[in-house]
Amino acid sequence: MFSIDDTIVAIATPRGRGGIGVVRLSGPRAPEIARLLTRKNQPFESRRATVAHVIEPIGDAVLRTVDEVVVTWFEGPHSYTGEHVVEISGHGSPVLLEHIVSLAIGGGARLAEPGEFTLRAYLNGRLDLIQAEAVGDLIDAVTPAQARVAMDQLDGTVTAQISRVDALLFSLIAKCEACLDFPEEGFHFVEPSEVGSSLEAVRAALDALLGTASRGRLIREGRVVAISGRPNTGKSSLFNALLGCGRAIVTDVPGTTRDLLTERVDLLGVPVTLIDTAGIRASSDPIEQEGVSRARAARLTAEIVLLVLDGAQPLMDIDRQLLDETRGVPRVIVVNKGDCPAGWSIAVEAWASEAIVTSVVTGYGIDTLRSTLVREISEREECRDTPTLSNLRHIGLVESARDAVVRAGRALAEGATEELLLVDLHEARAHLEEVTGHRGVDDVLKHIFATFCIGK
Ligand SMILES: Nc1nc2c(ncn2[C@@H]2O[C@H](COP(=O)(O)OP(=O)(O)OP(=O)(O)O)[C@@H](O)[C@H]2O)c(=O)[nH]1
Ligand SMILES: [Mg+2]
Repeated sequence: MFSIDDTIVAIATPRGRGGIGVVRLSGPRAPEIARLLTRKNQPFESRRATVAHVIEPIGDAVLRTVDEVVVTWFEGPHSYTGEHVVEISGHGSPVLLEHIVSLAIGGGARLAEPGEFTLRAYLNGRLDLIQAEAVGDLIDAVTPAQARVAMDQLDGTVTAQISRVDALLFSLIAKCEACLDFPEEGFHFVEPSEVGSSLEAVRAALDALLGTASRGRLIREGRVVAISGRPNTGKSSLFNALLGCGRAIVTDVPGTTRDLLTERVDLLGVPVTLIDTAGIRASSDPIEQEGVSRARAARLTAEIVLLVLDGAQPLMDIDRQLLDETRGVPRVIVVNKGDCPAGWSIAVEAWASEAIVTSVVTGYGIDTLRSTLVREISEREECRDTPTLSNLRHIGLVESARDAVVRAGRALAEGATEELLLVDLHEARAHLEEVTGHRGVDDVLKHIFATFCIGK
């Protein structure tokens, strides 16, 4: 299903202009195509940067220079993909780079699919599936913690821990199989107590892996926070303050924000998707009505609601209604405009202890708001160690492996035969091998690599 015998090409650097842009070729014909593009008679020297010109014919015996480039050839298998790889660094203009790609295609290369370079690295055994997914996470990281977790996974921490558990399972399976092969020996090859303690060790190792998984997911995926409240309370002002830039329009006209505005921010290491929404009120304006219904929908899908009240104006029915509606869901209440004379008394309100007073004008309370949001987001998540697992696919499979091991333990306690135990043990191993990709399922691979961008 995945072909790896042709040569692929793509722009490996982000779209847009820059000092340098890189076109990457991978496959058996990569060096030959690079020589064709640069009209070089000599082979490139492996792992050495060579200045060259990409040249194209524009008529009979007339050649034109397309770009001055630096060519680096990585002779397979000592390359990212494990195949011959050529990187052509040209000037970072999308027009030039696309031109170089089209010349490479004319020379016999095929445009790479999203993630195909990393897919080839996996298929050629340069990376396992966990590491290949970590490449995607590393590229997508928006917080230092995300980058750290992804780099650890690329370094092989998860792979090493899974391999250790797999080795324990393997030796247990071998012993149980031996008992089956020589039935007259009974439990001669392994005593039930030894099977029991091995199963216990495997379960403990899987528990250790899963112990930091929810924090790992938090770091990888972050949380969605919707800013809600009636018009003019300062929602967009707070959105901008948390973002550190003037992303949203702020005016003193109630009903300024209509559409949802979504931005990713790093809140003390936690990636948060902040959504600014329209102020909630009854309106006859169809545009505002649509904004309000989107605001309500965003609040329902968000994991946390940041409810903004105006400290300078008396509380209104709509504020009380929003306070009621958000009771029982994770929320942070903000009483904004703390720099103005108070329009009402917070102290008498039942939820006063929950509220944070802020002022976007003076910056008062914004740091407290940040730390309160992070606390609300990461509640019950212990923060000490760098988590090992973070990817939902890995977590689900490790949980299934653990379930199978627990089932085996239960079966053993009930005096089950090795044959029955082996069913669960094989299942546990199969789940672990699916994590590392040693047991690959084509459509899983397709799904994983489709989330990459082209050139990775
Ligand atoms: N004094 C004072 N004014 C503020 C503060 N925060 C916001 N404002 C002002 O309040 C007005 C409304 O602010 P926005 O941020 O647009 O309010 P909003 O809740 O997004 O309003 P809508 O989009 O209409 O729902 C603007 O004039 C802001 O400058 C604050 O902390 N103190
Ligand atoms: Mg607004």
